[in-house]
Amino acid sequence: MDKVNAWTEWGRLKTVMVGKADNACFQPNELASHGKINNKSIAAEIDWPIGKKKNIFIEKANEQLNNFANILSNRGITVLRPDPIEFNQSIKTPGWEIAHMFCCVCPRDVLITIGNYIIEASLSKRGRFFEYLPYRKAIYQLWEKDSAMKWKAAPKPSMNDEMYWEGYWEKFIDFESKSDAEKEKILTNYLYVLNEHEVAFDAADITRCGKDIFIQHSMTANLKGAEWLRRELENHVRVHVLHFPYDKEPSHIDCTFVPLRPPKGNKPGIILTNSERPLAKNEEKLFFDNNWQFINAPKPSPLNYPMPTFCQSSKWLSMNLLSLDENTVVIEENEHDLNDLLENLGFEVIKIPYRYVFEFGGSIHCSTWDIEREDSASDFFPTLSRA
Ligand code: ABU
Repeated sequence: MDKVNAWTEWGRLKTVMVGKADNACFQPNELASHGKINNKSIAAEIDWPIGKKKNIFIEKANEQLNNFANILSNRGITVLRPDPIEFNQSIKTPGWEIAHMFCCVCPRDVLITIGNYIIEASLSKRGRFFEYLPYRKAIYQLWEKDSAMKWKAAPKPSMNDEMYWEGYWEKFIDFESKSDAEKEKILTNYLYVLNEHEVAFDAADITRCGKDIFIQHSMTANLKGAEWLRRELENHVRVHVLHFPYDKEPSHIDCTFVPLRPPKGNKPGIILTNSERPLAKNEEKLFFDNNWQFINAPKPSPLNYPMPTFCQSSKWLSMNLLSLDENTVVIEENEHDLNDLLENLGFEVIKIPYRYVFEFGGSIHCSTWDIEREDSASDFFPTLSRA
């Protein structure tokens, strides 16, 4: 590792954190999170589980995480790992108490590198209040090694009841019986369980394209969070908010809108998009004016869907890939159609088994945090500079 530096999703990867499943618990039910059991045959008979996950599942997830970490190391990439805490303990603040925490499989949600800045996000789920702790030792080591590194932690939200709109959970009742106009109105009111009382965002709601970063307004990132980033990062990057109105539970942009490579000469840049979650029409122009092309990811593989019983992510984990450089990507081994699409686009595709990781919060991109890439603050949206 030479320095903290990552401006894009595709610069050549040099240093990365890969999560660990040790001590993982089920994500606790709380105002911002209502666990859903995917297996219909048992869903009516059991409640959402509490406490630690079974060791056998922790071990299987760790096998897949370790295998991924080894593949990256063997390619000369420095791999850091977190220091798991005991997640199976209750935590209490002046405003609330919860029976246990979650896990440290997904550093992507907690941390983002933007240029030479490491930013700790302000997550909004109570079970994740202390999830920055497993990464602090690594962050201190990076900070001590690289005197140019800047370190910012977003304001820690209270996570008190006022931060959440409980009506969200009823928002889509009878949705299908409504007229198209009513549906459109509900989808574009962008009211989520996380409201605007306090700054909050998961780092995984952000994607980077050099001088410009994009944050989706979601269940886990509010407009105050985007505004905090805009003010803190002024003179560093331009911050843009994106909306994906047809995603009823938007959370984390990396299963929806995934930049793969930048425009070069006449050749357009490529963003992998999600056919069920198109970008709001009025937000497309910036991309098209700057020679970016949207290519829809293929349908998720039937080998991975239905999702594992306790997985809380959508089937679109299929497109949750990690770029090692602008010609090399890592995808889940069952996603054959995605493999073919990417190979046709000229990518080298590395396939790894990862299904056991899904129930721990995500897939390949989620379980990583890229700390160093070979890239710079290039301007891939020159129409903005001209304006
Ligand atoms: N952690 C990524 C989840 C995104 C999705 O469920 O689509």
